[in-house]
Amino acid sequence: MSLLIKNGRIITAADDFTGDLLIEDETITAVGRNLPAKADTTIDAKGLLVMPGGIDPHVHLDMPFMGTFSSDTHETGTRAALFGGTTTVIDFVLQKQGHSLHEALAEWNGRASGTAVGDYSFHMAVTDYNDNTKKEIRQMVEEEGITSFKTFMAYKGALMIDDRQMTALMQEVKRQGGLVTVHATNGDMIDYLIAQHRAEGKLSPLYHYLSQPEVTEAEASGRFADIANYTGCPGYIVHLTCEGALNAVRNATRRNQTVLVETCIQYLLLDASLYEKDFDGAKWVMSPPLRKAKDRETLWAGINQGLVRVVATDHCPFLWKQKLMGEKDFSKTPNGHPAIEHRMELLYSEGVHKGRISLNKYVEVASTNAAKIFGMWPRKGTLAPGSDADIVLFDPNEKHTLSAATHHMNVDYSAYEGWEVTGKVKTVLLRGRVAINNNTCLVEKGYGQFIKRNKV
Ligand code: DUC
Ligand code: ZN
Ligand code: ZN
Ligand code: ZN
Repeated sequence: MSLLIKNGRIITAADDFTGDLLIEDETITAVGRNLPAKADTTIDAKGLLVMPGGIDPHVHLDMPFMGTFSSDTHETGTRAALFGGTTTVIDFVLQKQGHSLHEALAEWNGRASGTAVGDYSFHMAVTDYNDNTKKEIRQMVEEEGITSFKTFMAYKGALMIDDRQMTALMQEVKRQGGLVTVHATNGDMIDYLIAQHRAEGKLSPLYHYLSQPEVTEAEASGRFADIANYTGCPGYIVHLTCEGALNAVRNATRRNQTVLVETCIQYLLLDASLYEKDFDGAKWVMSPPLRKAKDRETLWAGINQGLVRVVATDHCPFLWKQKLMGEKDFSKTPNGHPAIEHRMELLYSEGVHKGRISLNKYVEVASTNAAKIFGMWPRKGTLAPGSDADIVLFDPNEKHTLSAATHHMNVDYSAYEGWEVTGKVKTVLLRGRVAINNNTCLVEKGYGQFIKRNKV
């Protein structure tokens, strides 16, 4: 089967020209101006942007967390992602403390394989580093194609590792050619502040925010950068939200260290004033919490400075009845918010359309950099001969309104209800097949493939 996309404005992290793109089976075979090719099917992309499929390297699908499960499965979550132009996601496997990495992987494979609609990969969250885990790191990299290892500096007793384990893990991951990623907040400080607020009867969502002040993130980000620098292991900070944390990364550049940084769409667009709406604020109870308006500006600038390399979502949706678990106590509210479907359109609308970032930068932070950092490039993240035909056709002018009534995520509210966006995903190809067209999904449950990743 061959498919020709003609006369689109082809945008990658580096290119911007009007041209054509030829696809044979699952792969792009030619890109250029006025390709002489004939194909079984032709799509006229005049007036549309033609971009690599989005990559969201931070999602939590069907994840056991805080006594419940995030409400999108690998099926519903990857389908919603496709509707929004994201063709590949990286989900998190969580090791249970006292158990092995392989057991956790088997559990996640059981939920994801044969059910995902879009392509997916896994990060392995190491929550208990010991001699057995050490052996398994090598097996994950060499046999499973899992080359990134997530750590938590918070959530003590469930997910957190201490600095002793962090140092040992980083030494081993460096040896095996992988990357360590981190939820960088100071868990002990946060646990203390949560207990203090609860003891004072301060139980609304606002106190979730006030229990995780900026310093808790700035301190942990700097500590992580220091351990990464000492061990020489590549380090990546997930969901960085604030000026203090970005300054810790900027300080690391002064000794010529690279600390890779991801932010999430919500930290670019929303701020902590949403926590003043009583229990409605639970929609945005996530960790780290939303920050101040000045932090949003820091993050946009950080993208243009090249310090913030990836815009992800930390998609971790919960139904309203799950959020109600925290109605009387913010510390029992499941942490997370839904965004997997809206990242690409919101980032285009608020970033490119409003003149904050260029189109090339948009593709870079929404797709290309994640592919490069996590060992999927150039198979994913670009439009080049040999790459997977993961392609978004995007109308840069069409306006629409986001709402729970029309979204495809399995969650009964929208964190962006009523948001007007300029720019709409029209057609999405995943490995050469038209996956989305005219607001309809044309690929079935199980079409999504597990993507093994290379060493970094
Ligand atoms: N933060 C969230 O908001 N949800 C899932 C995990 C996390 O760290
Ligand atoms: Zn076990
Ligand atoms: Zn996190
Ligand atoms: Zn997360």
